[in-house]
Amino acid sequence: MSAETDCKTPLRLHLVRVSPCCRMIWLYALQHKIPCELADVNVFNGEHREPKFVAMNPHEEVPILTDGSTTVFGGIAILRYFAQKYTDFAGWGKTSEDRYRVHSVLDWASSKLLDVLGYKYVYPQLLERYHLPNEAATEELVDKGLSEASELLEALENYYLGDNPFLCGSELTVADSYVATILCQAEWVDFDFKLWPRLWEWLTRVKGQEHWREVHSTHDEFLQKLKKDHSIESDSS
Ligand SMILES: N[C@@H](CCC(=O)N[C@@H](CS)C(=O)NCC(=O)O)C(=O)O
Repeated sequence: MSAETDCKTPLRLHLVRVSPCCRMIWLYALQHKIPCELADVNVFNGEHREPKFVAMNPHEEVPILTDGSTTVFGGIAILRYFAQKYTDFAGWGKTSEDRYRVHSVLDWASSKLLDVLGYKYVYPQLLERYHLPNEAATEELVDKGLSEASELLEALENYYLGDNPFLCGSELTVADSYVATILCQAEWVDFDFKLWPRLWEWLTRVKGQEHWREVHSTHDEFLQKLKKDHSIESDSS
């Protein structure tokens, strides 16, 4: 059964499919049958800076959701909106204690984990727009990113996954999906998660959930392209 929407205009999710903040809410919409049209935004050519997007989000970022006359921007804000309006917080933990922990992990993931793993470690290695003014500074940023990311992975391995199969207890929640989809960004730089065995097994479990592959197909295509480019480079050197 689909979640019922109270408006004739369908929900519209403006997104970038290679972005974890966008994938996480698209995954949730699919899993909970929230009828939502997808509208791809090309942030790489600056489409998100056009007036119609700035009118919806002055911070010039996606994801943005429109639901009738309501506009919500930001991954966690949209996830909470879906949960409050359409799913009665399904997938957010069974007890209130679980739910508080889910909120904490989501906030940590969107601020700290994405910043360290994405913006300090992975993106400066691959995308020119995240380079610092000179190569040495960029390398220093990436080294710092790696060392900080390793500490965060240690916390996931030992604190969260020490006694539990999932980050917030015995059941899979939206916190697992968000953290896992952020960690997937490190696949682009061939990061070895097997150094953290509980984390590696947990990641495999989380990736086994319904609709995961569909939501990650553009990510996987980009990964294949990077691998192909890398093997061409290695062959020619
Ligand atoms: N805190 C925001 C971050 C969203 C975000 O980083 N969006 C990226 C998508 S890749 C973006 O729109 N970037 C535009 C830019 O960097 O100019 C959230 O959680 O939604």
